[in-house]
Amino acid sequence: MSTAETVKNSQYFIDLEDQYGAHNYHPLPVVLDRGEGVFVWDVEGKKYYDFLSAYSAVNQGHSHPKIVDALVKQAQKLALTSRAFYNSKLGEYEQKITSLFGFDKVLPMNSGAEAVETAVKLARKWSYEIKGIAENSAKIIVCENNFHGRTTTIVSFSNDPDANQNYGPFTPGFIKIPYNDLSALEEALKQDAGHIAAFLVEPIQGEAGVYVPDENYLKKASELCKQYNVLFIADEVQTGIARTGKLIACHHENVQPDILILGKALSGGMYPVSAVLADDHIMNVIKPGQHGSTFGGNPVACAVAMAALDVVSEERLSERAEELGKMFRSEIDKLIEKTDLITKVRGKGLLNAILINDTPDSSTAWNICLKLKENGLLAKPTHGNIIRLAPPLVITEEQLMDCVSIIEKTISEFKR
Ligand code: IF1
Repeated sequence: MSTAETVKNSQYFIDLEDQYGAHNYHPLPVVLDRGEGVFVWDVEGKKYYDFLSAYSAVNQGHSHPKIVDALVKQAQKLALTSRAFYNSKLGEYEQKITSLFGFDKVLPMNSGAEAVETAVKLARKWSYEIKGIAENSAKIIVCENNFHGRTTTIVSFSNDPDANQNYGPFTPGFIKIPYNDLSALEEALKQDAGHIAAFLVEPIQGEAGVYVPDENYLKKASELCKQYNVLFIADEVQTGIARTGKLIACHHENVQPDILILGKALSGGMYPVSAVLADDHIMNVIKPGQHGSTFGGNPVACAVAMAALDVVSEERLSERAEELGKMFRSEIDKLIEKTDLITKVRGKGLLNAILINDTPDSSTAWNICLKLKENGLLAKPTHGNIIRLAPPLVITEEQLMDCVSIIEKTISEFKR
């Protein structure tokens, strides 16, 4: 294929999106057409390692045959019933996911944001009906620089102007404290324990630049919550399902949240599937007609999620993420000694980021990602000159070392 055609093909699709789609994204200029395992191919047939994994949704790798099979078979049989009727997949899925994560019950939704909304509603309802907080006065503690989704309520407690500017008026009832700050949490709890329903937290802040809290932060935060009769809600939409080297990141500190939020990789990226898990004394406050979703718990979602969870255990994805993550960070540490372009690598399991040595508003990280793309690896910069590196967990050691070489070559050849 000639270069002229090559440019035209990608450009054709880019132009279409540009003309007919809302401009709510600024994608890297690559048009993907096919995926398999750790690889994706663009419309010109160029092959790349995927180091974003659709923001950790594709932990099981692109188009995993077992998950595709579950999707196709179920779609051919029965796709959607609504929850007005029972279906022959939901119960078995509910049994599987609750026993795997150790909760009495699950409430199925679709997107991550919907699951966060569900958790917020559940915590509020629990706080009025069980804890006994006065009507309409419940508060939820959240962290600065959080990312929990895009609904009006969720952006109400964001402090990213891109996420919430001119989207007000905002939902009240949220208190913001610094992340990774136990004394701020204790202070907030002490000041108003009688009105606080829950503490909502990401075990690692993804969007903030893969910010890993101090050891035992989650453990101590969950203990403080218990002490003040406040629900500890873990948003593991991004960190969950083996990404950080454990089934959920809370397990690194032996924490069992009161409410667990899952999404993304719950379906291996095949289909929007999210879930909220809790024990009966919490979940049972929601009664028939008080919450729901047309698509939540549909047979295709259930079949896909069961297959996706099977892949996680059959292919030992947590263990792989743990081992390969350590290897990856130690390789990047060696690179850091040889360059002044990267100052740090941080993360857990295969959720990692490299910090680029430049001002937060410079375009260096973006330009490095363009070069990585040329060299066959796709990654995306996040806030403040940070590049998130999160390949599918099915990556082999050999492939990972190949990726380290690509990163090394790109960094050593890079000119600002
Ligand atoms: C986008 C970020 C990642 C999440 C956590 C809930 C949700 C997300 C911890 C909502 C979603 C996304 C959404 C995606 C980009 C991506 C992201 F950079 F924006 F922060 F992964 F790091 N809780 N994260 O990370 O889930 O409703 O999207 O299914 O483009 O907005 P959703």
